Amino acid sequence: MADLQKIKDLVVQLEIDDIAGAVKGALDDKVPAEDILQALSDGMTEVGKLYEKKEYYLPELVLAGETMTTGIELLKPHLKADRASKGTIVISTVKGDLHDIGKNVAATLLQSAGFKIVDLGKDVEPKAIVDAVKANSADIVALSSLLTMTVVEIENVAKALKEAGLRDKVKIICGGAPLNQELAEKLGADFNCDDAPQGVDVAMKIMSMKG
Ligand code: B12
Repeated sequence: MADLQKIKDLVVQLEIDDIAGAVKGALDDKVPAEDILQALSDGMTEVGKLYEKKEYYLPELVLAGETMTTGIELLKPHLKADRASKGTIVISTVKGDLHDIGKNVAATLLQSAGFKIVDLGKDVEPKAIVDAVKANSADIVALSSLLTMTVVEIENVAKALKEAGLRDKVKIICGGAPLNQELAEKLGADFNCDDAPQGVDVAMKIMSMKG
């Protein structure tokens, strides 16, 4: 679809001034908001590859991130939200990690799938997660870690939840390139998710197991 390819290209080419017009145009053309979100996400993945090939550097990454965020904000009112809440998810990027694009994509998709989302942002202390789980009677804690150095924070969150007597009440799901299911379990999480759509599947499965 021409609109979607254009949106992906605008993220890759860092055209922050044109992204709002393109997203609005696609919405006017009745392109589903979920598909536009995927196109933005695909663009960011491409930017990541260019960074790894040393064709892009940090300033380009920051600009691409801002382009992506501009697009996501415009999409939010258009993502279909199920009326009845499927459950409550406390989501954050772990302490020490400032990457929040993947977390934001996951939060946006989970919200549009009908979950109540409590988004604590990035670089979040385990204590803030425990407090939010208590305050919102959360069903799921969702964690993002893109840095190898910070995956250990998942273990700290699991420990903090256990110390607060909450570990049996919530499932922990996580995502980010350094993770896989084996490592996630080793760190005390329940499920690893390779991408945001898998996060939605896993969260649905958790809620259906809870009955
Ligand atoms: C953009 C980016 C940045 C931006 C972040 C902007 C922002 N607001 O997020 C900036 C410029 C700030 C940045 C900084 C740094 N970065 Co950086 N960054 C990236 C980059 C290029 C893309 C990440 C991204 O947004 N991808 C697009 C999103 C959509 O994909 P994603 O995050 O993977 O998320 C998807 C899945 O993983 C999954 N997912 C992720 N989290 C979750 C959570 C849940 C609950 C679920 C269900 C799913 C899920 O679903 C998402 C969508 O489907 C990656 C390289 C790459 N190829 O990934 C490097 C990368 C992550 N960065 C890296 C590094 C080293 C750094 C810096 C240390 C660089 C430096 N020298 O200063 C700093 C760290 C700062 C800090 N303390 O966090 C390394 C990490 C290496 C490692 N394994 O530890 C990478 C891999 C680059 C590299 N090859 O060296 N970075």
